[in-house]
Amino acid sequence: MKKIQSTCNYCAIDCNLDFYVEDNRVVKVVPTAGYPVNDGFCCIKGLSLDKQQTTVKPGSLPKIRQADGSFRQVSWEEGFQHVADKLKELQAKYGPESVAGISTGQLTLEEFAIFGHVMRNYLKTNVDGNTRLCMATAVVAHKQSYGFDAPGYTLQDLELSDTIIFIGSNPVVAHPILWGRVRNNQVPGHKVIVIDPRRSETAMNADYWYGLRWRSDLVLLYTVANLLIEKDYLDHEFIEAHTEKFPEFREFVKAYTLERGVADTGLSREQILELVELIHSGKRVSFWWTMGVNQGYEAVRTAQAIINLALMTGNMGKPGTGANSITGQCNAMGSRTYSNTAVFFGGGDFANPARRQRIAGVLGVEESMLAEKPTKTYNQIIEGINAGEIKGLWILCTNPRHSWTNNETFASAAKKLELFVVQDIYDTIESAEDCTVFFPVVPGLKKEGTYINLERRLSAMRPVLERGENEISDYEAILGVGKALGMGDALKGWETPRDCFNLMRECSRNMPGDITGITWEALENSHGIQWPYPEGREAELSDDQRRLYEDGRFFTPSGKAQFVFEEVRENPLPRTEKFPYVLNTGRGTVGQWHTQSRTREVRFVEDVSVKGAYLYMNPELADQKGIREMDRIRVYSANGQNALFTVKLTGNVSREELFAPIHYMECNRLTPSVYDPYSKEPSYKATPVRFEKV
Ligand SMILES: Nc1nc2c(c(=O)[nH]1)N[C@H]1C(S)=C(S)[C@@H](COP(=O)(O)OP(=O)(O)OC[C@H]3O[C@@H](n4cnc5c(=O)[nH]c(N)nc54)[C@H](O)[C@@H]3O)O[C@H]1N2
Ligand SMILES: Nc1nc2c(c(=O)[nH]1)N[C@H]1C(S)=C(S)[C@@H](COP(=O)(O)OP(=O)(O)OC[C@H]3O[C@@H](n4cnc5c(=O)[nH]c(N)nc54)[C@H](O)[C@@H]3O)O[C@H]1N2
Ligand code: SF4
Ligand SMILES: [Mo]
Repeated sequence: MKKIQSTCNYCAIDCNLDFYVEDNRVVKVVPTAGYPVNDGFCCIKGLSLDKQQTTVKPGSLPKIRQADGSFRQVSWEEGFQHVADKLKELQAKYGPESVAGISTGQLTLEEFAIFGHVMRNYLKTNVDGNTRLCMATAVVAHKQSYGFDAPGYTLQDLELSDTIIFIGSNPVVAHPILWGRVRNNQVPGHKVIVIDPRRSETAMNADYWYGLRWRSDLVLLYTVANLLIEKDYLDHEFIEAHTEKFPEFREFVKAYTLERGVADTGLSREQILELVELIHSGKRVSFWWTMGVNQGYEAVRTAQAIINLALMTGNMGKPGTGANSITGQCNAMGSRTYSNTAVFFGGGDFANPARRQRIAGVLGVEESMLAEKPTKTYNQIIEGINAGEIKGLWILCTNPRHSWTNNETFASAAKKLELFVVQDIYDTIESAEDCTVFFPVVPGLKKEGTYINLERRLSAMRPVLERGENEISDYEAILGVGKALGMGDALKGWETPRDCFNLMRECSRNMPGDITGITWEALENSHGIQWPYPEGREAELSDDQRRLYEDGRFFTPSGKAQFVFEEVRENPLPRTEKFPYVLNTGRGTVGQWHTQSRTREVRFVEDVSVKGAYLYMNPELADQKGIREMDRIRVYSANGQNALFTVKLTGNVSREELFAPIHYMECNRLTPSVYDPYSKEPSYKATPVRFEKV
């Protein structure tokens, strides 16, 4: 029996697991003991990674749609050539930006990188990722406040903090191993606080729950800031030495009085004052936020309002502190740093000549080959297809027909495309329905590469199972198309994921996320390694748990963190008499993953999961409307669509709220085309709706 240590490729915790293999079959999955992230534990999804062995039917080959609508199976070489020719044909006919790509936070770092190199650099097209639906807000917030997209914490901070505040975050369901770290906290008298309009599973397990009104976080956070200032609960030394624009911020928040906070959030005076005292009395206060913050119409400013609280109270860079954004997908952090959207691997500005020269030098290409401007965003790509400007699309490792906001707009887009390549491990996903080409690739168990988790830790994915005939990885599929495009020398040094990793290392040199000290071999059977890890400093950085900003220096030109703030916005899609309820959306159960393509295959998850779309309703509201548990209702959204749901009753949602798990396609049939102005992340969590019993 062989033992292979690899990384779970569901959520951003990146647990490591030991796979025991016999005759090319996994016989046992054991969470890796001693691994600093998950030390011998993991959740049901990781434990059942081996249950996905039917994903790629042995010998699966690409399929190309024929004129009569049927598919023809072709060899991989023919598939690559078809896609390459079609991409070039569309570009010649309609212009370079008439083709686009949508990537993901669930591939390896090397796969993003090569996709970016082929699509953004060589073809000069637009490529965005599903990370736009997820982490884009945190990225913009970090860049503006810290000067680089660098979450500073390490997971151990959850164990060292005496005041842990979750904002729009439900780790009991979404990040169980992270919640496990909270449970490991031994600090006497430590407190867990949850800010969430819904009494989530995490709220139920917390010491304090603040059930504020939806989308009123920004007012709450500014009110709390104002009260902290009024009471002089500040770390003046930290503010003076390490931040900028505090005097302006102090003036700005004066308008956010306690009265206004009470009126806008629906919380009581006592609750808001209690929260202020909790923050003040903590010696090590940590703030943690996830999609309840990131997915809103003023999300970037909300994330920055959390950062402001940490800065003004000096809760930054010290053990157990921080304004900490929790990442969603297994390699969302990798997709950000080694971005296929920006293609300035390791970060940096398109317009910076020195950075251009450096990247071109490492990649061995002319500077003119590098992408010249930021990519069009996800919403612009879908709008571009619907407007007839974009004719070709290549998506990989994401299922937008289901997950995209207002998802009927994706359905209509898919039908307009002349080339629609879907690259996935299942040809049964909703997005593949209208594809013109399907590339079947192998799942994580059969490939190799690098992942970066939410605390900046790189870890290795290594092949657990051997591949059969015709089975290829995402990396090889992208490389195949690149070669068929005639990229020639522009692909020198990109031959294997390992070669690519070495290019990425070199690109990262002297950047904030420098990984030049990490080798492909060193990641194998390791504890993972957090960035930064520059060559030459390995000995001094060998600690298993490292945080950023301990020296109070940030990545801005002045080295100081910025207070960033702005007046709250008017809700672009408020509740009305016609649509008097709010549809909140999010993760339903620990076992279900997003669009369910993968977790549907896991018997013991599927057996206990609700089969069709459902939502939660408050029993009092149900009573008033004559609705009982398991009744069916039709929900009408302000976006013009409607869908059927089964009702489950719970007092954990308020009388004005419905909560729908995202694992059913009906959910995003109802969400709107509303975005944060800076991050362009969809406002997924507060759609005005009405409903009737059917
Ligand atoms: N089992 C499982 N785990 C997952 C995933 C999965 O699909 N299944 N997906 C992974 C991914 S990619 C991600 S991004 C993470 C997401 O992880 P989370 O963000 O923790 O999960 P969500 O359920 O999307 O949303 C969190 C909370 O935001 C709250 N919320 C809604 N509106 C507001 C508001 O206005 N203010 C505040 N303060 N809160 C609000 C919701 O009620 C919800 O409880 O989970 C990851 N983990
Ligand atoms: N209403 C609402 N909508 C949301 C959210 C919300 O909170 N509310 N959350 C948003 C967030 S945070 C996210 S991250 C998105 C997620 O949305 P998606 O990315 O669309 O969801 P997944 O189901 O994870 O899709 C991943 C796809 O990759 C495939 N796959 C798995 N492994 C591999 C592989 O190795 N290679 C390839 N090529 N394919 C593979 C799977 O079969 C699946 O089809 O959903 C967003 N949508
Ligand atoms: S899904 Fe997340 S918490 Fe569960 S095993 Fe995988 S990495 Fe760990
Ligand atoms: Mo996500």
